[in-house]
Amino acid sequence: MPMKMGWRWYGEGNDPVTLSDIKQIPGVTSIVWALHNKMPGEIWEIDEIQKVADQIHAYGFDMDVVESVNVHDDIKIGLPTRDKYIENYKQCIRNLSKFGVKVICYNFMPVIDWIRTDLQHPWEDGTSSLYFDRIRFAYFDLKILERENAEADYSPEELDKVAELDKVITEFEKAELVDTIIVKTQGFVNGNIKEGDKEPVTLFKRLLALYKGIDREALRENMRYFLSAIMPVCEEYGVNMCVHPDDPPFQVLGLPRIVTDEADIAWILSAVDNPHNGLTFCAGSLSAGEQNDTRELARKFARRTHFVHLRSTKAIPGGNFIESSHLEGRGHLIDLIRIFEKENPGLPMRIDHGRMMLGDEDKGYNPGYSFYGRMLALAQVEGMMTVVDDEIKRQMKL
Ligand code: DNO
Repeated sequence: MPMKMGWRWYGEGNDPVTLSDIKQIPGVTSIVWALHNKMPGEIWEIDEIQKVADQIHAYGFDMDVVESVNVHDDIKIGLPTRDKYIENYKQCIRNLSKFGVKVICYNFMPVIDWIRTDLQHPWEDGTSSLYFDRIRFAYFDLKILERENAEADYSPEELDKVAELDKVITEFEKAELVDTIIVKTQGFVNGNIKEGDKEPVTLFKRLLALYKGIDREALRENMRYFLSAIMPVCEEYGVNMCVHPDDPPFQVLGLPRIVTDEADIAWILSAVDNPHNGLTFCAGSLSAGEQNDTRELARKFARRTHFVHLRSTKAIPGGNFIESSHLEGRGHLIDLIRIFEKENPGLPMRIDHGRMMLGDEDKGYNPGYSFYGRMLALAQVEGMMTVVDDEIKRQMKL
């Protein structure tokens, strides 16, 4: 059974790509959705879900996969108020299950979701893609946030490069860096900071301070507490939780990140050893970590994977990475499709991110979620899926 093709849609008013646009993409049967106006910790009410369900169903799509129901910081920090937010989370699961939702993607990244330093890194052919530059990120950390003891997280060479950058970077570039790292990439995925928020850097520093004293162990225990508490509801309502890997999969800004590699994933799956506690296999996030081999991870965790993001990255010496073509890079997408089709056939997938091309850049798409670029990637991946399907059929005949 081939993978089920989904397309991420941000909802009416939040996404220049409309459902009728998506309807024209061959093979897409499922909308990966969320109530993007909801803050972490809020209950998604039946009438609110119904409204979006009606829109999605009107085009004949299903809505099995939600990305994301975000986890409130009090749960991640382990504050006494977490129980109230966990109760709300359980209610979300119950309410979503009434609409046929079977998979909930979420993440457990403190303060900041995915991180990039450049949203339009130019390619020679005139297209562009997302990019992470370690020195620019270090600049943000050291010179803009001025985080205490941040120097300790960088090598002397890196600190030198940051000092060099400081001599030439313009005020405009600094503002753009802030906007990219903590505003533009965050707001549209229900992040802590939205476009229009005043003084995002001050706001961000306040959020960072909330995590003082929360190390890897504490964050892990808080994740275990959260997952253990919601599992009975997931069992009763037949909903699978699947954590999204940290993007990028390494420590940042002195914050613990606990979904970065094989050992982390193995810990999460065994700490709460329940089939409803699973993984979103984001090939893009995982491949951005040089420690990770996506094929090995897929082989290990296919059975506990509930949702797949197909995307690839190329690591660049010095800790930078670029979102590569879906045909290239460290994602090895065709092999992943082979592994998932063998070990756990029919998983829902979506194309993750795409280049900006052919005027995508003028349309105001959410960063990473271009139309033509994602269409191209989907066509490439659909080709891979067809090849794999053919291989399986041939093998069955032998
Ligand atoms: C970015 C996305 C992430 C992802 C969340 C899942 O493009 O991959 O924002 O949806 O981390 O909770």
